[in-house]
Amino acid sequence: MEIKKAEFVTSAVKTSAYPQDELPHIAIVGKSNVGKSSLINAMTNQNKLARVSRQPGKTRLINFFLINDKFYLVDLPGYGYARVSKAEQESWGSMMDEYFKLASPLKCIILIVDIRHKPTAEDKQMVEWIKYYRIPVLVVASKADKLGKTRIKPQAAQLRKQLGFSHQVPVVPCSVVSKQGLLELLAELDAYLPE
Ligand SMILES: Nc1nc2c(ncn2[C@@H]2O[C@H](COP(=O)(O)OP(=O)(O)O)[C@@H](O)[C@H]2O)c(=O)[nH]1
Ligand SMILES: [Mg+2]
Repeated sequence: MEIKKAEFVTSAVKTSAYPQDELPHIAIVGKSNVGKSSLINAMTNQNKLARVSRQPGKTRLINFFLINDKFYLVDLPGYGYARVSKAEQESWGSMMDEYFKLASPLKCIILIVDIRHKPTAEDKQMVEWIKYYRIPVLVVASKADKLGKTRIKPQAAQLRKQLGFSHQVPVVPCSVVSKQGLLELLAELDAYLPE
């Protein structure tokens, strides 16, 4: 797939504020600061489409980006930010649950983990959630530029294992700095979208 057109459509918390058409969704989820917004910008080749934040934990809404007038790329709010209250964690949980229950438009979840780090308990919880809802998943190992070239492949395989995924689940090392993996990721996404 080549992304020719990408536009921000809306931010939402409740289902009633989601885009109301029948277009498919591909959602991006991961720890706060792992590189979700940066990846959206790099995939779409637009510097400022999604807001990249130096302050983790800032995104509290579900952001919908319409790609090629064909599907939504959905930026889900990050998890694992230490300084949020219990009440905020709970509202995050119910927002995510409401989103996952949509089921039918959601064709694939891109789970992003930092290639340098062991998955956290929250990453593993997210995996359980994805499995529970039987959502097709693809892993992006972000910030691959931070790792020596020879360590990238073995580390990606290690992450798949640590997350408890089978070999059917693609793990794509990516970097928005070196641009590695971006074309591969876009090619992988074709498999989840209708012709
Ligand atoms: N070196 C490097 N830094 C990255 C990469 N992707 C994101 N970052 C940095 O990580 C920080 C968090 O990125 P952001 O996209 O806001 O993460 P989000 O909270 O998951 O949306 C920012 O300082 C980015 O510049 C990458 O591929 N390589
Ligand atoms: Mg973000």
